[in-house]
Amino acid sequence: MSKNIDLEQEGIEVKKSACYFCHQNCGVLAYVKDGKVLDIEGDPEFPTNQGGLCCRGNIALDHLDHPARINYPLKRVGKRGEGKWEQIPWDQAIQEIGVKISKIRDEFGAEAVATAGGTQRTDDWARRRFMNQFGSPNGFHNSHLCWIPTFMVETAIYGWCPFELDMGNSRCLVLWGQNPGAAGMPEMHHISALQAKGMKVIVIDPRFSETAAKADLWLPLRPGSDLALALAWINVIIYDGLFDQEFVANSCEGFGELADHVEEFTPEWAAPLTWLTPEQIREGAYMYAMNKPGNIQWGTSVDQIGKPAGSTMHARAILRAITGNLDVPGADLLTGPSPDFITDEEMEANDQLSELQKTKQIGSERFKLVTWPGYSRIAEETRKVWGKAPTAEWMCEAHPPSVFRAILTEKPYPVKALLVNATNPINSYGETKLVMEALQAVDFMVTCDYWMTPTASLSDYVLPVAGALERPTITSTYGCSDFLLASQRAIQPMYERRNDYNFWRDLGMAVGQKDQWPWETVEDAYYHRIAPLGYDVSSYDEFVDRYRFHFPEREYSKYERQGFATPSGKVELYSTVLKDLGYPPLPPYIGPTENEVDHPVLAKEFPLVLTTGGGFMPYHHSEHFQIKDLRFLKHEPYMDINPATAAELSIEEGDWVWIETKRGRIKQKANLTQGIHPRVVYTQRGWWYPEREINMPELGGCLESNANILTSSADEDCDPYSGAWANRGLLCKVYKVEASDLKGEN
Ligand SMILES: Nc1nc2c(c(=O)[nH]1)N[C@H]1C(S)=C(S)[C@@H](COP(=O)(O)OP(=O)(O)OC[C@H]3O[C@@H](n4cnc5c(=O)[nH]c(N)nc54)[C@H](O)[C@@H]3O)O[C@H]1N2
Ligand SMILES: Nc1nc2c(c(=O)[nH]1)N[C@H]1C(S)=C(S)[C@@H](COP(=O)(O)OP(=O)(O)OC[C@H]3O[C@@H](n4cnc5c(=O)[nH]c(N)nc54)[C@H](O)[C@@H]3O)O[C@H]1N2
Ligand code: SF4
Ligand SMILES: [Mo]
Repeated sequence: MSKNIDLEQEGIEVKKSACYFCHQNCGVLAYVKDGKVLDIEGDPEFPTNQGGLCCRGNIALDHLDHPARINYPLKRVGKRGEGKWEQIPWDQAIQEIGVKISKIRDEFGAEAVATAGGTQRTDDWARRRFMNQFGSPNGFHNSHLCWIPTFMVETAIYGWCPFELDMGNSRCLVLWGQNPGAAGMPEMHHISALQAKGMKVIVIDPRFSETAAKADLWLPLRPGSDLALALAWINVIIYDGLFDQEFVANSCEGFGELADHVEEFTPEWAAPLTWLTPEQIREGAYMYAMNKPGNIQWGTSVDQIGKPAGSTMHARAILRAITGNLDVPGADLLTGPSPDFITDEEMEANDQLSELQKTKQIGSERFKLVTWPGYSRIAEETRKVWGKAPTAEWMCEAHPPSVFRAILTEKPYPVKALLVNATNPINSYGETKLVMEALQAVDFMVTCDYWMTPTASLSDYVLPVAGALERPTITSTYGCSDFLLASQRAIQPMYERRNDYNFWRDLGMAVGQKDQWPWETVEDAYYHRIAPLGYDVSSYDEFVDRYRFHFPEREYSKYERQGFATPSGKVELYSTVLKDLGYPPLPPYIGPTENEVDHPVLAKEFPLVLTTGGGFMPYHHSEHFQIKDLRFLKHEPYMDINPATAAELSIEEGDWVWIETKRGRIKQKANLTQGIHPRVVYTQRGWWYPEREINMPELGGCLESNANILTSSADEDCDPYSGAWANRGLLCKVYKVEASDLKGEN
């Protein structure tokens, strides 16, 4: 907005909003007149973006009133996926959905109704509150791929997950499978500034990513081999005497057992498994252990390597502990949940779900960490020390691939309804063919989204939701941080869009939860949540206007006062919680989900190693492909391949190629780059083509270039601890698309 305008005189209000197009949740100022947003800009007072917005944030007004947005509730009138819809009033939609799911509950039990979510976008505690009272334990997200297993493994080992880094005081930052250069740009900005002040940066990434390009040390490991590297680092740090003797002696349990356990995991052992040299491995271990204090920043890669994921998380947690890089200035901080405001977990009404229903949670008998067995065990410990439990909506979920299979097989029991909210499973969950079959087979499906996505188009009802400018938001890291960032709605929802909160509340009221939703608006609910903070405000909106943030005072080394939230009160390198749940108490070596050593026959047919995903600009997963100004920046999907490998396969820059695993094949264009190992290929994720026909069978071209056709969610490929499935470190082959298969594309 031009600085020369007198806002007051022009009747323009400035609203403190936020961008919700990625998890940086940058602060936004929205200039509003007569209920319309005239302009937006980055909020200069916001701690993370400090006034900046990326290209996605900058198109918020396009997104707000894009012609392809869904603005009215739609009810299917034709065959599923045929694209015949009737526009109906919200109240009718809610009433009909309520009747349908109540009928399913009467006939098959509440557990026959499941909900699917994606990455954190909205008030998911409200979904949980609805499900708990409805009686179903089968809410899930694909957050199995995104930090949740990490959170639970780390909380088992040292009583909370150190997701807040004290980077300003750090001397070494390890970016383990993380690429803020494309996936978290405000963070990258801070990293570059700190590097200039002397902080060392280690990037562990098979690709020469935007961030690897800036690193002091880049470790280009074989995708999925992170565990071998982590074990070898532990070996070096212990056997070369680089560990923090005082912290280990005073605060850790099981160091002797750990030392014995890792004796064989030398850099020489790890080198052929990781495709790094022993020298590279040692250099990394020394750089991290000798430049203290240091951080290991979470990256989503380890959550996505399938079989070895849980063990790798355990090994990574051990690295922090034995170097003493826990909860001290400059290290990874154990902040715990907020003692002050009402957390997501406290809004979820978890005590309303009966013990019997908890036992029915799908997948909980096999994958115990992120389901009721592990969650209850871990929550019991965190309550003793922190007084509170982690958010159950994220940390205690049904196992998504098992729910999809239950829809198809009726085992362990029938699942008849799926309420999809803030996710596009066809693109973002593993093994698209399984997901597609399940979505086509489920008796009843409702989707709440901004757009007619491939998933929405298969639904019985599609409901229009309000976006970030049309609703208030509280950001607090999957409901687990001790601080909050608050924003207000710039305008009331346009057309007949509604908040996700109101969807769950209204549906709850329609199925008999009348007394359980005292907060009519989401602002009322937020005001209730912040009330214990004691600010002198009479509404949530006033809180945002006057304060906007709540940051508690930082206290280091809290463990000296209260111990760690584990059974022994110490860091349990040898984890009794994992052991009680039936998992190894020390991290065993497990090879990449598919690899040349354990699967030689498969490797013969599929000789290359695949990694999928990695956030790339300008998209966020399967979002924003409709927005012309963004699509213009990356019009077509690209995969990275080394020029030497491409030459062997007669592939040239820009050729369309097939990438194939034993589960299927997709088409992307070849980007020839030296920044990737000759035996590795990397595909972009999220791709579909909203400009094409969205109805069956085309479904927006969602089967053509979608990386998840290649990934695996077979039980045996999942992480045994959490059930996280495998997107990275799989075997594949690549070959050129024949001209006859191109159908006029270029
Ligand atoms: N192969 C592979 N697969 C991956 C990954 C990978 O690296 N490789 N990454 C994984 C990761 S880290 C994640 S987090 C997941 C993400 O998975 P998803 O969260 O499912 O991501 P999207 O595909 O973008 O789907 C989000 C949908 O929600 C809608 N939406 C956005 N905001 C809101 C809102 O506030 N309310 C409602 N109701 N709808 C909203 C969007 O329009 C979009 O259609 O994907 C995972 N899938
Ligand atoms: N532009 C953009 N930004 C995003 C998102 C987006 O979709 N687009 N998504 C958001 C979400 S939900 C998340 S979770 C974050 C994720 O952001 P990050 O945690 O940074 O994770 P990714 O970008 O998925 O992957 C990071 C790097 O891991 C590398 N990698 C691939 N396989 C392996 C492996 O086996 N081991 C190791 N060590 N590295 C590997 C990839 O080459 C990639 O450069 O990004 C967020 N930001
Ligand atoms: S999309 Fe861009 S502007 Fe929006 S929150 Fe993410 S980094 Fe910030
Ligand atoms: Mo994510």
